[in-house]
Amino acid sequence: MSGDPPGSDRPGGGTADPGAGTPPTVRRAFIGLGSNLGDRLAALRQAVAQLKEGGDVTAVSPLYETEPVGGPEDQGAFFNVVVELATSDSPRQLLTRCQALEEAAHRVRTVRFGPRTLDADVLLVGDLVLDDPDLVVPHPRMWERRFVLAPLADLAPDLVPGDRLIAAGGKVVRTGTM
Ligand code: GSY
Repeated sequence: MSGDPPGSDRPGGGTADPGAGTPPTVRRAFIGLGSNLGDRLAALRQAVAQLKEGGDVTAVSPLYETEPVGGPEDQGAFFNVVVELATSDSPRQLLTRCQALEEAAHRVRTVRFGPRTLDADVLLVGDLVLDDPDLVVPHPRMWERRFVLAPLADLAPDLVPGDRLIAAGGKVVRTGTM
């Protein structure tokens, strides 16, 4: 007599695991990347290449040169892109990936909102909503930022209402592809 519930006999006699065989939920997620220090394009390219190692990147937006939003007045223009993933990663796993990208770019945190070699933000993870002290999803400021909404709208026009794109702040210029 095994301790398993009735009907749980499995060929091979494996241990009971109610989750076994359940496919992971794959969500459409978006990560925002920005750089305004050093070789901005190289930093974004390295970050995209590193993300692709996860095997779940499905699209990369066009490249935008963008006016800084917030932070010191004299900081230089950013390059920004948004990366789309079809991923089973949780928001926290995506945050860990973003932190690894920033570490690889040798980002040093000095001035708040100041120049940075790489900023990587979790923007959206399907329709998940999270409000942890260190991670809020959807990203709490994304709807005010044209440097996020313009590349996001290129990838997912269904997710960015036109009036929100118009209302968002900061000049952006599409400068090509990655
Ligand atoms: O939150 C991302 C970092 N960041 C940016 C950025 O990536 N682009 C622009 N244009 N302005 C920004 N201000 C901050 S903070």
